[in-house]
Amino acid sequence: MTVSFTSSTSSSDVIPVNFVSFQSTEQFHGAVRAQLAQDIEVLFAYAKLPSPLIDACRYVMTGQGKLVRPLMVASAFASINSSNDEYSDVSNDDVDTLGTDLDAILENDSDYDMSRRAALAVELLHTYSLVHDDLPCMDDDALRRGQPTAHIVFDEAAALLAGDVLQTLAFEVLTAEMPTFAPFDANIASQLLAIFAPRARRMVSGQMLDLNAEASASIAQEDLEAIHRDKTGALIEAAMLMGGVCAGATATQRMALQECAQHIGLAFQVQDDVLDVTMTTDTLGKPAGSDEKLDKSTYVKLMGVDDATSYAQSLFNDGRAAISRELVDNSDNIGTDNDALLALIEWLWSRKK
Ligand code: GRG
Repeated sequence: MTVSFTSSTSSSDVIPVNFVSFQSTEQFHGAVRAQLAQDIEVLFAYAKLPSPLIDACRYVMTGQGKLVRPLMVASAFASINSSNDEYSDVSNDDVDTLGTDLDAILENDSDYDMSRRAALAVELLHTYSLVHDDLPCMDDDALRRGQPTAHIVFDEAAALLAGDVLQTLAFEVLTAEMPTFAPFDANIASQLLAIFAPRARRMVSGQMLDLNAEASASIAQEDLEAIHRDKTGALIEAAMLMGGVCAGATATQRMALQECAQHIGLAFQVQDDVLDVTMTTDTLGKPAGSDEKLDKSTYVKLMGVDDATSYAQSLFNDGRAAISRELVDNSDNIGTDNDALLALIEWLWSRKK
């Protein structure tokens, strides 16, 4: 796999991923995770939150999350960038020979830095949803990402406020001037907000529909799907689209990303339902079997483990097809180098937690 992208040269604090070609999915994901870990600290230094709010925020943002959504942003960015960006194949050795084209490369850094903001935004919003979902008034869970939940370690007030402020920061980060980030690009930022805000709202609507469904004896597949399109799928859609927009995706490329995200968003939820009954608490890092305990409407309840597993697989295949299909748009073709996205789908399909 070859995935190339650039980072801001404005500060030594930024992970030096300039024009590196990653040799494996793990290496690429490792670089994205390392960048995100740094950016979380930059954001916390900027936000100057009082204790124990900052401690609760740091606790939940630095746990053992898989970082699926930031990886989606980065993978969509890398795929679209590699097919649209004439500099994407330039290696470190070539940089000196580019001379007057340096401005174009630096302009690119700003695109990459917008994708760093988008990656932060989706993880902040996702983590807020988990913190609130675990509260006693919702699922009342004591374990998340292999460690005690925020309201257990801190208290309910701190956990509630941590969720609140993570949500606020998810939006603020798209336009805040922060060290190590190139000044935000207002045009891209407004497009990101237009993608992000309605999908953040849909996530909460989906949670309400899900809670409503808990009380009902049975649920039709189309109703279950409508819940998860909002609760789980909307943020996944936002992540893929935001990564694409930062890399200058064309309208056709955005449509392909959206279609892919819709398939893999649903696949991810179906798979989550399967893992809940097939994996141990130790592996999951959260209580196994909790769906049944809470009498949740799940794909396993609806169709059984085997059919749910096959369904997840077929949805992942549909996601692959959406970005692999020949898509002609003024001779742009999303299939030019969709390796990062295909590798992401492969990685998601093989997940055990
Ligand atoms: C606004 C309170 C509130 C909730 C919104 C997203 C959500 C609704 C609640 C979170 C709980 C949940 C089971 C959501 C389904 C989506 C899902 C599979 C979440 C787990 O995501 P992973 O596996 O988690 O990416 P990690 O811990 O790896 O980040």
